[in-house]
Amino acid sequence: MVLTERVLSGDRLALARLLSMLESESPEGAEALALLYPHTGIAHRIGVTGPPGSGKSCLVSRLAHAYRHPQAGAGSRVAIVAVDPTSPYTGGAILGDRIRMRDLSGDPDVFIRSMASRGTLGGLAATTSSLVDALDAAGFDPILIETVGAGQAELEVARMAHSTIVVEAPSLGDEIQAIKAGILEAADIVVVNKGDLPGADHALRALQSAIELGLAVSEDLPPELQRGRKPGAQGWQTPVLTTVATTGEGVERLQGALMAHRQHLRSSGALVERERSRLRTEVGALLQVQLVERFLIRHGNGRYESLIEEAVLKRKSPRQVVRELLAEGAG
Ligand SMILES: Nc1nc2c(ncn2[C@@H]2O[C@H](COP(=O)(O)OP(=O)(O)O)[C@@H](O)[C@H]2O)c(=O)[nH]1
Ligand SMILES: [Mg+2]
Repeated sequence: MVLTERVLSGDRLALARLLSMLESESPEGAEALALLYPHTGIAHRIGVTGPPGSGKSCLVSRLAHAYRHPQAGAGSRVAIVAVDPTSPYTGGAILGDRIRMRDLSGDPDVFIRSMASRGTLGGLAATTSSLVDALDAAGFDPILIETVGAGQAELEVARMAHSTIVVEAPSLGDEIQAIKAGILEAADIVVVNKGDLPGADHALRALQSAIELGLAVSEDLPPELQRGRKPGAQGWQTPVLTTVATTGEGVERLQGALMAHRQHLRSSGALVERERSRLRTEVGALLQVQLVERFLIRHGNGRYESLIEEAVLKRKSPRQVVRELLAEGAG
């Protein structure tokens, strides 16, 4: 049986192989994904972001467990993708004090994958996207994507999800990391984890006001300034929930909020809008990479670098450089 058929039939080994191929950006991987692509579009893609140490990995494990073992009905097949390289998921086993989550590993209907390396060619978001597409085609739903909420790349990954959870933990000072990092606009659901620690109430209130303020502000902003805002954010009241990931407290409510958000995206038509915007970004990023690569193959690195040098010496502006590159690339 060929690889794609094996993936579709639920073969975990084949899936793992495909994910490695996609991660290393091999042409065979891209070819396989093209065949699988029509089978995607089922899974609920859930992004989980926030500062390191806020409890994302714990919370993701809890959520996965909740989806696997619902109070009523059959459990879902759950996939976890950890884009955060420090996250303690290693091929299904979870390290350290997360022993209680061991029942996730060894469950054939849970697939856990850590991204071994940051994508090179297509960028982090595009590589993650390919992995998630493969998991989607393989029948996992939901797919939980954990990232660090530190930079632009993570915002891009968040934008890739249908529903984004921003996780915050109470801090000693007044500072709320998620607000400082400017990732709050990307949130569909905000979670104050470590609700058992002092300062949780303060964090909850601070985040609630930030959300209200953020909403009031971004309605008036031009789209390009609404950095993290995603299509369909209107008409959804971003809930701020408290959880204790170590005990599982509040996780059911979080799951409820996720399902409500999925429903909102479906009924408002925002799901299609988000998909379109995500694909536009992804295609644009891939195209950019390919164009640069094509130029380098055709004209060599020397010409490229010498034009950059012209810009360094202020003889040409970056825009002029691009114009020349494009003119030469077309020849
Ligand atoms: N007190 C308390 N500690 C927690 C809670 N959730 C996670 N932790 C601890 O916080 C640390 C970081 O958790 P982790 O999930 O790795 O955070 P991540 O870096 O955001 O993925 C671990 O030692 C957890 O045991 C919580 O709700 N309460
Ligand atoms: Mg983590």
